[in-house]
Amino acid sequence: MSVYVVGDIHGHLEELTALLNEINFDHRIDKLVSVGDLVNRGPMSLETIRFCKNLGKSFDLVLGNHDLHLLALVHSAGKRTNINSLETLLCAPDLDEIVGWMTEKSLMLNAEAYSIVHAGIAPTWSIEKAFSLSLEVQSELQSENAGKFFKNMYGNTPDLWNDELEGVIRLRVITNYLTRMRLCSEIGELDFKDNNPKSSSTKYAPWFKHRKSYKKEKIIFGHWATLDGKFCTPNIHALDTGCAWGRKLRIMDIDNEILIEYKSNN
Ligand SMILES: [Mn+2]
Repeated sequence: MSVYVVGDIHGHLEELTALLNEINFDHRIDKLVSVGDLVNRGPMSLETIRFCKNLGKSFDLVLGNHDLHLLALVHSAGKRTNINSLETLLCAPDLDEIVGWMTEKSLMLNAEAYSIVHAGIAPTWSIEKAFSLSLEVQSELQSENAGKFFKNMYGNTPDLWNDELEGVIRLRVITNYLTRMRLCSEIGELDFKDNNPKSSSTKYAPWFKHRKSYKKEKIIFGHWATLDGKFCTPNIHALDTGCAWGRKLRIMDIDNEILIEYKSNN
């Protein structure tokens, strides 16, 4: 049995199935975990979700910002711009079933010694705290307040975590850290303007650079295509290698940290 974690698929089902063939993935014994952003941008969002959903218990997912955007659209929240690749999904006869399946998913999960999250973990949060905060959002998503959550999910402010935050604002900030963060300051102020991992800013740096004191933790994340899987520390693994932008789809076998990548010839 092997456990594989795959980077941002973004509706690129052909690349996913080619990669799974290459590693001889067997859904009866192996497990596949996605770092999120299954949908949007690529050509086959609906088919990608159906494929992953059909893997049953051998598949798991942490929700990414694009997955949350899809759920928001279903709840009539969020802007309907640049969603061409989601139109087929939104009209699918099995949409309710898909939404039910997706709503059951987490924003953070553990697989063996690894913590898996879409974007990252705030510098001031331990793994345990991040996990506990992720459950606050998850339980809201699964409650009758989900519509209210999605209507208030969008926005870049406040840009800094504070334990005193409450209600929809608290949930927005947690969601921003776990599913949208790239650069932040040492104390966790989020910078949504820059996505350059080699930024010359004296204030902001990639979030994982601020976690050097957490020596024993192992984190796997996606979301940041311009990182291209580089610049991380030995215990922190970036899996988004830009499949959505015509580059590669990356999978990591977490038993031995071997990386396997697939690039379509298209
Ligand atoms: Mn993302």
